Amino acid sequence: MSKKIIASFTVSRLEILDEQGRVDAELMPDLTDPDLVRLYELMLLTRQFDQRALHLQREGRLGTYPSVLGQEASQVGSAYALQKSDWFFPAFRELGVFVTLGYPLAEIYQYWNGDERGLLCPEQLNIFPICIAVGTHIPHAVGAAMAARYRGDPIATACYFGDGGTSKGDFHEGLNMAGVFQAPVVFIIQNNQWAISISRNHQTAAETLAQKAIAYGIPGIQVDGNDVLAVYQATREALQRARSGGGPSLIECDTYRMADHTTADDAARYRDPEEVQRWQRRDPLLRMRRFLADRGLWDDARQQQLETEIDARLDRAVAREEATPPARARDIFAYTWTEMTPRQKRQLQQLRDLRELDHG
Ligand SMILES: Cc1ncc(C[n+]2csc(CCOP(=O)(O)OP(=O)(O)O)c2C)c(N)n1
Repeated sequence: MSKKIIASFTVSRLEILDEQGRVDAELMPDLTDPDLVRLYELMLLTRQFDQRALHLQREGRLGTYPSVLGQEASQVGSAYALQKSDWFFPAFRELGVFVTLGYPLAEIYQYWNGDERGLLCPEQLNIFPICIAVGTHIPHAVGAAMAARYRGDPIATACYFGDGGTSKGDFHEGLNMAGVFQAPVVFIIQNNQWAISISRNHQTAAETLAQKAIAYGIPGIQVDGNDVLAVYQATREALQRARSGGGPSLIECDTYRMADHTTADDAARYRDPEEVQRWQRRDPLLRMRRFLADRGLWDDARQQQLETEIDARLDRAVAREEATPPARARDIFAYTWTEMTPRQKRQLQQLRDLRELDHG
């Protein structure tokens, strides 16, 4: 009889760019100066889009909206590593990925204004529909990755979800399946510390979310999610591994949701304001701006000019969205089945009768 250690594990955390804007030169990803500027520009576009969405919602011009304030580096950094042929499986708080992949801005507003036509993904983009039901897209992403593998397509799927998503059965089933079948999928956890009012410590007793990969035999890493360079580097490595037959990976982006859960929430009721202030000092945009300024790639004039350009672009996107004629009510019955069920036919007739009453 004996008792001995038969396995032991470690969990790594990657940090490249600190709060003062200093970088670890040895860990720096292979990015050109224009790439570095582009990463910052995309984060600023995401932030301004987000702020505009909040204003529009308050004016009654947008539906319930989930802000991404504070998560720009996690989203832009990871998305910047994706190739055109890869697939993106979003949850509902992935604005920065949509922006980075070049999704039309008007359509993003359209979707959050309650018009599903905003999800009609342009042909050249490989984006699965936004998933509001927490975690249910995780098995879909694994399935798509397995399909790519069977077909011999050298692509990866990137599946995004929050810390709350890691408590769902779908997460565990997805990771297990991906590990066993070596599916080319990268799981990207947006650990923003809160799942509505459930804090990270109440979500799991595990020390990190990254270590959840270990149980499924796949590599896992935690990255400073407010460090766009670290997120980019970790995602790039994981995607390359997936595309070249190396199987799945999990990345925990350690970040923070600085705003309310959605415009229907009031985080002040369950969250200490000091916690928010602490994370404001770790703002992902501030540190990248400091870094770029030190390298002579950014200054106040460029900042001012870009903010103005983005504002004008957002004006155009909102105008285009608001000029779009509303969807037809009968479209609720289209696109689901090849043929409507008897009940759907009855409901459609009821809708027509109601409309006649309205006009009578
Ligand atoms: C299956 C399911 N259960 C509950 C909800 C309600 N709900 C919406 S968001 C949310 C919390 C999600 O937290 P997390 O996964 O951490 O993502 P975050 O909102 O922090 O981005 C919950 C429980 C839902 N949308 N789907």
